[in-house]
Amino acid sequence: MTEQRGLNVAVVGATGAVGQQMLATLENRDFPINKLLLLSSARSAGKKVAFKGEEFVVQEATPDSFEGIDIALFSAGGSVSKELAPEAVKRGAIVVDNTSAFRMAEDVPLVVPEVNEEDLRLHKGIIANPNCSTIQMVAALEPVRKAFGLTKVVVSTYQAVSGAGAAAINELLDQSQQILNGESINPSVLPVKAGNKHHQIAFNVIPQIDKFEENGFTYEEMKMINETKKIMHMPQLSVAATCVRLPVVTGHSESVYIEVESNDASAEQIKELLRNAPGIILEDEPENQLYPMPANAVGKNEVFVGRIRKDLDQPNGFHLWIVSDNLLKGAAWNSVQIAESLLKLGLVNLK
Ligand code: NAP
Ligand code: 12T
Repeated sequence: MTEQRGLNVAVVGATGAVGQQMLATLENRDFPINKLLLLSSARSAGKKVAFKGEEFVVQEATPDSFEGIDIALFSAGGSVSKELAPEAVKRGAIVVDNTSAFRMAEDVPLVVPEVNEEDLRLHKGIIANPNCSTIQMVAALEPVRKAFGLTKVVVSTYQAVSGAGAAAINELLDQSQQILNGESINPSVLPVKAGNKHHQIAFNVIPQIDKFEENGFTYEEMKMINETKKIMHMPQLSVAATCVRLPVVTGHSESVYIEVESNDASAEQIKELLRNAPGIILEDEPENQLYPMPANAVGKNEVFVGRIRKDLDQPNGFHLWIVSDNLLKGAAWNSVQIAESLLKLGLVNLK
């Protein structure tokens, strides 16, 4: 019997909220793997993790970990990527990086395969996975842009705590329990891990994700603004964002207002486009109270779109409601999809 041909794959941050979904996705997609290397900080080194019924021992990530690796999937934070991604590339690996460390660098493709897969051909070793909120929005807007042009996007997000990692999930669950028990709470993670002030997230809504910039927007909002223009190749596109954290464990939702170039587009036409678009599921039947919700999107790779309406005052204006699993299309699935695209385009070859 011949061995199945595959790639040597490293998952950096394998014990984290995203890393765990990376492993689940590699397993579900039956991604062709020769050797799998699970990396974390020294804290989790030695921990055992199951993959396809086999036990793997997590190792501390160091520059030499990447010797012989073909593809390295990074989701261990920006500082880890800044330090180790160039080391992995130096050793011949292609890096798919989930952090914001390299997303806006000119020689780094920022890719959502349904939108700009061809940009992968320009890579010089590092490929960036966009921000979770950006990915699901551009995946849904691209078919509309292709058909009708796009001039303006105004988005408000309703983001789940799992975007901020395992510690934030625990904070929401523990805090909810404490409040229900009538106990006092001690917020210590949200809205930002490194911030000097933390707020209650259980039974609350926090209009801050990541730090503030001088201009009054948060980094999360600026990521959505800048990344959308880069992925869609539209530096001139007008984009504004307000990013908000909700007490939801997984699944980001977005209320999106867009203006298209054409004055003749209809909501029906936009629904038809999205019904047939790759990676999109249209859930838009107001008469049956059918619309996307995070609880239904959890565990699914697709982006769900509904509540599509034409604006009442602006003939080229439309409203959409976009929901997806932030750990899958927003992170792990988009990264593995990029790896599948690299294989498809012949940019990496099975051994
Ligand atoms: P998490 O649950 O806190 O997990 C962090 C992971 O990184 C753990 O595996 C941790 O290992 C590892 N790690 C921490 N410091 C390390 C070090 N010095 N060297 C090697 N590994 C280290 O966080 P998460 O939610 O999975 O997110 C991880 C990162 O992915 C985030 O910081 C963010 O940059 C990125 N992310 C991107 C998106 C997106 O929008 N596409 C969404 C979510 C997250 P230990 O077990 O040893 O601590
Ligand atoms: N602060 O990868 O907190 O840019 O939800 C993703 C998610 C940054 C990122 C979050 C964040 C990123 C969050």
